[in-house]
Amino acid sequence: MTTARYRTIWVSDIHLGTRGCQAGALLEFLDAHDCEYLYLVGDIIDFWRLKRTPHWTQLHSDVIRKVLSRARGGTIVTLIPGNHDEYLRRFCDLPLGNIMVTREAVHRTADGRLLLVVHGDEFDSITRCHRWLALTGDVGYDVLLVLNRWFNRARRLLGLPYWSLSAYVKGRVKRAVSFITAFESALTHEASRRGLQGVVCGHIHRAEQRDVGGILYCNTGDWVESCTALAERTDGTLELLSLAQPRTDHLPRARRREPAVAVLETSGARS
Ligand SMILES: [Mn+2]
Repeated sequence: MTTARYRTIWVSDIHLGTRGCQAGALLEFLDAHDCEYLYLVGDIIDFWRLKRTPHWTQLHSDVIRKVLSRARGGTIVTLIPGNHDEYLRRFCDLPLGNIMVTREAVHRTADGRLLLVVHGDEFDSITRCHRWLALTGDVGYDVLLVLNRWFNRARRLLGLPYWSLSAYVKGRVKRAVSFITAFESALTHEASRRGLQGVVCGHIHRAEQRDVGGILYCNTGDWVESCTALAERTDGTLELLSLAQPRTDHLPRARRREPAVAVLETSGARS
């Protein structure tokens, strides 16, 4: 397998410890992509779910092992805890081996742009004001993921490609309340207030790279449904990477196809 070299890779919302986590797909992605800087932008381990209905397979352990071995091999790893792994926030600003745990970071791209890197839940009016609502939504989302799995099994039998029902419903519901727009503008406003050129976040499980009021807004997506990551090339160009077809962990390794990595969007260096 050829390995693509990038300067930086950002991944978020892996949700290790849950049934929905696409740990196998992430391992294949990490094997195929090398980088100097690796940012884990929150919700890496889902402690909320681990307390109630833990689901932890060898692949979940392998993801942690892979990150640790990357750090040992010289990759500069930064872990920014999210709301599902807020437990790790108590370790912020402690250098743990080769891994820096921090509430937020500022990344300087190769072409000199400064990007605020945060998970994003602190800018989400739903999780900030109504934690109970976020937790309830979390259970509903579980049900949706099970439905999604059955739905796609049926589609596979009919020879139809994978289609994310849960991403569709989530997209519809959240769009309806202008949730995403409010989230994007809160984050870009914060980057602008600090004199930075952009922001990289996760949290809402929706990969995006676009200009919002003159500030670059990047969302890394997630490793539950979309299997996406943000990457910086050596010249500072940013692009969203996606596994063309998300796979599920219940399939034996041999049956899984090679990941077809597609570049979703590219943003050139801004002067
Ligand atoms: Mn989150």
